[in-house]
Amino acid sequence: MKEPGLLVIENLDNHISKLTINRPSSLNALNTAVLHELAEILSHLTIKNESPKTRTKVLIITGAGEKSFIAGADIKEFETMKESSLQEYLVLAARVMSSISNFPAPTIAMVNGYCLGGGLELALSCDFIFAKESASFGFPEVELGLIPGFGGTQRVLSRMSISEAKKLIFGGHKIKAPEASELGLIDFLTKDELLFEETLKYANKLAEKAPLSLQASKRALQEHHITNFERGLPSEHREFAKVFFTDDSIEGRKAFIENRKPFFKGE
Ligand code: DAK
Repeated sequence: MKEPGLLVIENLDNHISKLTINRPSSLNALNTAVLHELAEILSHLTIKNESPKTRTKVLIITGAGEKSFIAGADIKEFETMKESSLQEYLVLAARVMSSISNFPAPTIAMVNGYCLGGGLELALSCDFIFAKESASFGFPEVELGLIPGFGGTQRVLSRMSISEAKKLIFGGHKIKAPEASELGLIDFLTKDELLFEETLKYANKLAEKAPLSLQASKRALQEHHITNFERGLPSEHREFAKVFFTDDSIEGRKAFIENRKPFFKGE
């Protein structure tokens, strides 16, 4: 059953849409219900793109509250997941990430706090990442006996070198927005209190341009990555499925729920 209000969509001036993931008590973690709603709304906005009257010229994606953009996939939900629902989750998440990266108009992740795991992967599916100075980024999957599974191992490489990506993914640690900016992981850094204003200013600049030109440029630019991405993504999914039911991964999730350090045996 769908929880109401998991997503908030606002139509701002100049055909700019703002989509807010609204689960602040779970730091906007992505559960199946949120992913379903995201898939639905993205498909709806993509259809509306056909007409200049209903078109979204720029899509801003953010998280509710001051603390978190998205703190990753919902780890607690995984506790109840069987192999068949894991497969369903994987397909759904892949659909959402590709709907964002192939969204016809420019997309901006407006990062207002923790941007971790699946949340960082969602941000990487956007064309631009704006972040407030105090935001933090990371791939904590290794702490859970997992690997990034929303295309992050592939998309991160369009923003940073493979050695920097390895440091981030193998390390499982968080980095602050200024360091993420130096590494090229994000595009724009703003003072905390100016995040929305600066993002909107940029969105408005984009919205003044010829929308069909932006859309055509985006399609052409995206094409460049397709060969590597199409080869890499199935490999990421295979590797994810291999680790998900290992003892270490079960221990990692259990440790998170019990608020303790995991003990990995390598099995
Ligand atoms: N899932 C579920 N609940 C979460 C959560 C998450 N990812 N992150 C935070 N919460 C919940 C906390 O449990 C807590 O709930 P209550 O105890 O209040 O009920 C509430 O949000 C507030 O969090 P904290 O009390 O922990 O807040 P702190 O300020 O102390 O810490 C934190 C903030 C962000 C450092 C901490 O919450 C944290 O470490 N969160 C987990 C970050 C994380 O490990 N995220 C998951 C990464 S793995 C898949 C593909 C990909 C993935 C999964 C599946 N398939 C293809 C199937 C990706 C996985 C990931 O994203």
